[in-house]
Parts: sequence; structure tokens; C-alpha cells
Amino acid sequence: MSRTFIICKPDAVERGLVGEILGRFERKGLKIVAAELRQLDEDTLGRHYEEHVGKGFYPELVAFMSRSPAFLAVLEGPEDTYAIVRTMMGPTNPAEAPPGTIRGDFGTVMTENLVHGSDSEESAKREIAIFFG
Ligand code: 3AN
Repeated sequence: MSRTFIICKPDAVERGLVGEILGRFERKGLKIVAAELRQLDEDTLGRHYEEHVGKGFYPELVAFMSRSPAFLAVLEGPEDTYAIVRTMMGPTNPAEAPPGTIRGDFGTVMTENLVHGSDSEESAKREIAIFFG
């Protein structure tokens, strides 16, 4: 089995899109094996986004990700679950995200792009450890 980590970001929770997003992953055949609505703090976000700390957009990213609760989940599928989730999310820039993807259907700006998904099996393990211990 293969697991990945997702965040329905604060914009998704505020807009009432958590059910829509989780429903897509469930209908695809992925199983929710852990989930929690949680207010994220700067310290946790610094560990999660360690490759972005210091970049120009980082302060805006942290302010956004900590402005209201996010919905965290671990999803499980038979193999390459992280890649299935990434394909369903669409590219980081919503302008490049095709219809049918989560960002393509619901997103219009780069920072507020609704959903995070681990970008490799290694990232998934690292992020599950950060958020679910
Ligand atoms: P993804 O969320 O698609 O994996 P990452 O991990 O490269 O993308 O970036 C994490 C988050 O940082 C993005 N979801 C987005 O909110 C923000 N971000 C990344 N690159 C930029 C950028 N060039 N300008 C503004 N925000 C960015």
C-alpha cells in the first residue's frame, strides 16, 4: 500500500470545498486513513515548507496557511498514491491547471490554490511524520 499527505488549505475550508475535494479522492478509490481540522502554526509550517523558507513569497504563504483552520488528511491507495493525488490537484499555478483538476476547477490565484499534496513517496513519509507523528 502507498500513502500520501494532503492539506485542504484555509481557502478550501473557508469556501466549503473540503467535501468536494475529499469526495473526488474517495470516488477515485483512495481511502482516508487519518484526518483532522487543525489551526497550523508558523513553526510547523516552517518544517513543512523548509525548501521555501527565505523565498519572497514565503511570508505571504505562512500568513495564508495560518489564517484559519486547514483540513489535514492521509490518503491510501495501492501504489503511487502521491502521483494520483498530484494529477488530480493540477499544477501549482491555477492559470495552468486544466479543467477537471481541483485547482483548474476551483482556483484562480497562486497562493490560494486550495490543496497541498506530497510530491514524492519520500515527501509523503516526511510530511505524515510532521503532521501526524
Ligand atoms: P505545490 O503546492 O504545487 O506542491 P510547492 O510545494 O512548490 O507547490 O509550493 C508550495 C506553495 O507555495 C504553493 N502551493 C503556493 O501556495 C506557494 N507558492 C509556490 N511557488 C510560488 C510562487 N512562485 N509564487 C507564489 N506562491 C508560490
